[in-house]
Amino acid sequence: MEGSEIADRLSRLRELVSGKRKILILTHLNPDPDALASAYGLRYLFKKWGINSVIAYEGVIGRPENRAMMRRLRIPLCSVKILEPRNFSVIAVVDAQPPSTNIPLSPNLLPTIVIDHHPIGKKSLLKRIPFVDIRPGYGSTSTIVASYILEAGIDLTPMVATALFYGIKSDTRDLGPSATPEDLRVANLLYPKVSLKVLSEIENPKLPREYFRILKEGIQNSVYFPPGLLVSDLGLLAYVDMVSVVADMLLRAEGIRWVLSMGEWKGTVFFSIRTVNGRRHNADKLARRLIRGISGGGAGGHEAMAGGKVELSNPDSGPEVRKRIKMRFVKELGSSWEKGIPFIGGEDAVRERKARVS
Ligand SMILES: [Mn+2]
Repeated sequence: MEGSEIADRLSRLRELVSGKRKILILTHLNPDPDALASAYGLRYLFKKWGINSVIAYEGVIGRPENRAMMRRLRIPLCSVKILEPRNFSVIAVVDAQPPSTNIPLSPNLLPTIVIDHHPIGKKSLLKRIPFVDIRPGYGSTSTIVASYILEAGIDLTPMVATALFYGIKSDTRDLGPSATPEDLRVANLLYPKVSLKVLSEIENPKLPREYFRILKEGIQNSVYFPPGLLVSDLGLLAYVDMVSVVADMLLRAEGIRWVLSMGEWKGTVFFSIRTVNGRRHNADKLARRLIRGISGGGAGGHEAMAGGKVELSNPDSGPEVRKRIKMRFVKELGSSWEKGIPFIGGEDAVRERKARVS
């Protein structure tokens, strides 16, 4: 994007918030590092313009890295439940866009500002929002927010630079193939200001024992479907972020191109999709197909990583809904349910079966 275009957007943004006393910045549910960093960066930008704002979220911040990020960077967050969004004169949504069940906002309340990098959904709805900056090609929302701060010529503190850098890094799998030239350019500009010590503490936090228990289960439960698919159902979860932790971990297995992991948490089924093959089949589109026609479902994401959830109307229907999603995943990617073998020890199982037959 041209510098002049960013300057133009920046002055429109400033106009919208100038003189406003009650500004709410909302992340999506269960915010990830990109959502947290872009909210934090936006708050910093507003503050430098002399405007105060509040960051709010709903759900949990369970992943130890994300908790370390909150703690080390002192990101001021409050629960949206103790606020009345209606009372704010400006609502900004980062890393998500309406309409989405992933935004903790009543559907009849439209935000004033939307900054996001997910595929553009409903254009007619977005037209009614005064400031929309959605760049679906970008690897992260942090890239967009950082580009505002850089364009405005505002000095970055190490904490804000570290947050935004980590936001970009975590949404592009360590500045890997899903990072665009713009993500890399902005990350490079942030880098000299990043506190590498703090970044390392965020990326390598101490992990609770429960983490290893769930990880063990996630690996043990995973089922392999040729060619190159893994499905891991964690069942009932103690904390929801493990779904994505397990998905990220399993994608690193040799020969694996697609991973689906899932679990149930507080009456909702959550799932994560990861792929190294996002250009041919798209993880975002696949996630949407998996929940099609299932009531209470919502999904979205990017080429290489996506996720979704199904709010269960009947709490006992969890296993059935999970099975439906798993079977669809396997079928959509050209395999069949009957071909599933345990990922760990599966070769032994096949060998034994063969031995018994012969
Ligand atoms: Mn993001």
